[in-house]
Formats: sequence, C-alpha cells, structure tokens
Amino acid sequence: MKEEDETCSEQDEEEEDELFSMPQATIVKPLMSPRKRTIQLPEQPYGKKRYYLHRQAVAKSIIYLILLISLLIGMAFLSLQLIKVLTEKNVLNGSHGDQGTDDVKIIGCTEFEVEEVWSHTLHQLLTETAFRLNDVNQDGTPDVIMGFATGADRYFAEPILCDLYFDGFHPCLGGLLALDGKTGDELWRHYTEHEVFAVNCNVDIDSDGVRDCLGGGRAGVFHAVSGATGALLWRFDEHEAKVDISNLYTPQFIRDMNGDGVQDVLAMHGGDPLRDPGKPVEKIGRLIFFSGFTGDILQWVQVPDKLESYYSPQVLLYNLIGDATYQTKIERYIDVWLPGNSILYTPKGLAFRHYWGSLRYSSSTAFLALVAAENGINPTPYRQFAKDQLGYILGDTGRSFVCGFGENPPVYPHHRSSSCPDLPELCTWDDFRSPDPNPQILYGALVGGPDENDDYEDIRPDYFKNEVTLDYNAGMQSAVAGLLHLVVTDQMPL
Ligand SMILES: [Ca+2]
Ligand SMILES: [Ca+2]
Ligand SMILES: [Ca+2]
Repeated sequence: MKEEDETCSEQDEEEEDELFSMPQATIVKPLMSPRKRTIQLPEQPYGKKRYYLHRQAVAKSIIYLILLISLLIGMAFLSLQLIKVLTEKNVLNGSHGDQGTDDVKIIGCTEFEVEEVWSHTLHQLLTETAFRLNDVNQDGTPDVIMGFATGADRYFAEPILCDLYFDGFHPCLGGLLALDGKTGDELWRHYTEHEVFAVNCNVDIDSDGVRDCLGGGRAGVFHAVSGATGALLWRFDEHEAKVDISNLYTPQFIRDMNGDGVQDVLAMHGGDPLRDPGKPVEKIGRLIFFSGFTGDILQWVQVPDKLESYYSPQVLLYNLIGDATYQTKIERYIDVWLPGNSILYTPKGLAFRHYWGSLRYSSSTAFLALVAAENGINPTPYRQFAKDQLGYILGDTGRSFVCGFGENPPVYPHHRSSSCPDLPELCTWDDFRSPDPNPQILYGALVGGPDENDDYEDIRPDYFKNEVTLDYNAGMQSAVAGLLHLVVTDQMPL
C-alpha cells in the first residue's frame, strides 16, 4: 500500500506539473511585468511558480478593487462634508458672503435624525393638502391641520350619500381636521360640503389666542374654523359671486380693509372642471375679498382676462403692507446685480448669471428692478439697470437677441415649430439640421444669449445660447412693458 501511495503521489505531482506548466513560448512573454518577475520565489518546480504568480496577480487585482472602492467611499464622504460646511456657512441659500446675513438658514439633510414618533391612519379619508402647523391645544407643540375628502365626494352629490356612508351626518363629503402634534390623536374634525384642499391657519380671527383656519376646496367650499375647537366661524354662502362648481384655492390673509380690527381675506374662486376642451368659458374666475371676522364679501371682481383661474392669489407684501422687512429683502436681491457688485458683467455690459439662457436672468431681474422702482425703492439705479440690460438685449451692442426685431436678430433659434416648413410639408430632423435659417420667423422670442465674454453664435443646435422658452420671454416682455411705461410717464433714464 505504501508503494502504491508513493506511486500515486508521484503521478499526481507529474499531472499537476503538466496542468500548470506552460509552453516554452509563453515564458518569453509572460503576463507579469518584468519587474514583478524578479521577485525571489521559494525553490519549487517551475509549474508551481507560475501558479504562485497567477495567484499573486489575482490578489493584487482584489487589492486594487478594494482601494478603488475605498477611494469612491472617501470621495462621497468628502462631498457630504463639503455640502455640510457650505450649508453651515449659509452659502447655498443664495446669500453672498459679505452681502449680509439671511434670516433663513438651510439645514443639510445629514443634520436630520428621523425618528417615528407617531402614525395616524385616516379611515375613509383622502387628502391632497399641504399640512399646516398650528398649536391648537396650546401645549407648546405644533399640531397638524389638514384638509380632507371622503371617498363619496363628487359634484352634485345626492344627500343620500351621507345617509348611506356617514350615518346621516351632513355635510359629509370633506372637511378639516387637527391631529395632536405630540400623540397623533385627533383633536377635532370639521365637515364641509366638499373636499378641502387649501388651508391657511395664519390669523386668530375670534381673538381667543389660537390661530384659526380657512379651508377652501371643491365646488365653492370655503369655511373659517376655530383653531381651538374646530367649530364653524363663518362660511361662504350663496352669493352672486359664488359659482356652484368652481373651486376655492389657498386664501391669503391681507390687512384689515374694513377697519373692524381683524385681518381680511383674499381668495381666488375659479375654474370650470366640467367644461369640455374647446368649449367657451362660461364660469370666469373671481377674486373675492372677504371680511376676516364675519365672512361677508367686501368686494369681488372677475379676473382681468375673463378666463378661468386655478391659482391661489399672491400678494405683493411690500406694496400692500409697506413693511421695511420686504424692502430689505428686495434690495438684497437686486443690489447684487448692479454694476460693481457680485454679479459678473461681460465686457459689453451684460449682467451675467449663468451660461444657459443668460439673458433670461438679466431681463427678469430688470423687470423686478422696475417693479421695485415703481414702488419707490431705489428708482434711479434700478431703472438705469433695467434700461441698460434691455438695451443690451435689443441691440445696443450691434445685434438684437430677439427674433424678428432690430438689427441682426437671431434667425436660427432652437425652436421646433419655427424650424419647420409650411404645412402640409412634413417636418423632420433634416429641417433641424438644415443650414438655412428657420423658415418661420418667431417674432418677439428672446434667445438664450451670449456667454460671459459676449460670445454668441446664431446656430440652431446650441440650446444654451439659442433656445427660446416661455420663461425667457415672460421677464423680458414685462421689462419692455415697464420701460414703455417709463417713456409714457416721462420717467425714462437718459
Ligand atoms: Ca399642540
Ligand atoms: Ca382663534
Ligand atoms: Ca377686517
């Protein structure tokens, strides 16, 4: 047996040598680099040496892989730390170092620790509202106020729905509710005729020390509710301003207009969700001023364009309230755009914010400057800034950046339909690649604009410099209208 074992062992060794031995030709050009081949290996048969080198290469590959992974993890960690540092230094929120501090401090996501405190399931209810925080039980912890709908809500709902699904409790289709911020327990619930999706809890209407809530929603629902109890304070009842199926969007508290000591309310009531596309507008949007204290309608008007409206009204707070805080914020933004401050100026005078659509930033800020000036905020420098920026856009440097207007306007805007031939000819990518100017002139469209060196090339594929969009034109056109106003009123800077 011993002799047989020795024989087998010798055979195995020979087979192993054959397995790991390489043809002589491969020895001339091994896989390992020359320097590596100089490593002193222990004395052993040539085949085992090759096997050793192979294992060493695999091991090194694994080490390199580990180093690469470590490097990537390290870079990710450094990036997070950098974001954290920038956040702490208040850089990412738009303040500009020595331009002054901002009231808002952005906290990086890494600063938050998430811990589940409570959860609350809303049986039979749906919600689309933004939650509002309001300490309605006065325990020092903000509570959660939200609007809701019940699954039974619909236009022209029959009262029997409440009988069937809510034990005859009327109304039943929507409402507001308050959840205790500490426990998640329901503090109160207030039902309305339809879904509530627009909530504002910013003013104490009944002077009991707790801010009260306005809830607007589907089909003319609009209730003012006591924050403390959920009881109805007033509601939007039948009125010539009320449209049966139009919604009410997030109401805004405004100053006390009727002098009763309580802030009043502005709300948008508009839209015809049942109107078929293409049908004429019959339910024109309305802006309604309510008495905050009683809910009486103080004034209402149809929207100027006589169309529907699905937006919450926004209030120009400085103009309305005249609060110096808003003036400071306006100045903080616009001042950095004036010459000599932190916004870069191109050699030819464009206030340059970003390479993608550079003219939209300057023209929109020009419009804001004109509005601020119109409200008495730094009118001389702000109007001059707006005039200079619009002058750059409209041709002061020898070319216009508005299609179909002025000297040497863009003729290759990055714009789909104006790149197409007249119907019924098909429009294809060949039209996009065509060396010819756009077949259609897109009159009045502002293109993206030049880079920080005033370099601009009128070529169709360059969407950084030659794209046209609605938001580019919104600011520019408004600024042009503002300058025309200055001409008409003889206030245009020289
Ligand atoms: Ca509370
Ligand atoms: Ca109250
Ligand atoms: Ca009032």
